[in-house]
Amino acid sequence: EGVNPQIYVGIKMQVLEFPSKAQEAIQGKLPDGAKVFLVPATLRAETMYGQVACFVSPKVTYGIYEAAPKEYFVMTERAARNMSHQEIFAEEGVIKKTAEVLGSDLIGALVNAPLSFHKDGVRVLPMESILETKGTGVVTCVPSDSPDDYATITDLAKKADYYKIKKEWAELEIYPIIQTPTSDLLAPALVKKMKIASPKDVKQLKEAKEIAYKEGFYQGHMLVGDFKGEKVADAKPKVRGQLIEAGLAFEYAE
Ligand code: A2H
Repeated sequence: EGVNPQIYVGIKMQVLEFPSKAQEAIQGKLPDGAKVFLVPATLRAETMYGQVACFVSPKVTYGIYEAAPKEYFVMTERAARNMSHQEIFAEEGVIKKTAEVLGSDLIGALVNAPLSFHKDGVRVLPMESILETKGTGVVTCVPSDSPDDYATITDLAKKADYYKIKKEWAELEIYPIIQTPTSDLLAPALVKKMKIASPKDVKQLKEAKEIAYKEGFYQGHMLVGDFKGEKVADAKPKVRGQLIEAGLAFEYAE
């Protein structure tokens, strides 16, 4: 954690269907009518149209925290502690953990992805490179604009059996969201150009991530959504504002 706080947007991805192991972990612990959300932390709210999955670390134990009456967030303990001091939960400084669930037991859950073209929901999938010490430990997958996400989802589709997932969970269509001088699918273009073969190519991915982030922000235009045609730099706060206004996201610092 650096000196300057990073402002993240927490996206509320409501769970539509739990896999049986996660269902067992929460059985009897939540009130009737409770809504449960996976809450990825993102710096790129304007790309949410392109969500195709939601990543968790299979090795991390997540908590299920009460955020408001009948509203629960799935994330790391560290994120809950952080949010408890930022007026995100009902009571300042109070953390109400109601259950725990292993990341690997969440794989295959169906979650709603706000703004995404995949309206019927997307699947929770494993991402080995998730750090428990950053954000919420949950990452929403936007392969059009994130080289890490593209490398991971491609690998998952290729090795579906090894990862014990259904191939079709990782093979949703990737729509162009942002146009830059290089491409309308910047992340896949960079992964190809830099010959990145898998999520294990950490060094090249770091470089690709920096190029994608800068080029998207300074030279990108929106191809979709209410701010279609606008510069990414202008659209970014507007999309974020819409999501927050609709109760589908919130800001927090770390
Ligand atoms: B970003 P920074 Cl389209 N472990 O969201 C690994 N990565 C994590 C994480 C964790 N615990 N928590 C968040 N992240 C990712 C969208 C996106 C992101 C796009 C393009 C680039 C990008 C969709 N995934 O990030 O180290 C999240 O992915 C590249 C900077 O705090 C989050 O934003 O700067 C970003 O890393 C936060 O990274």
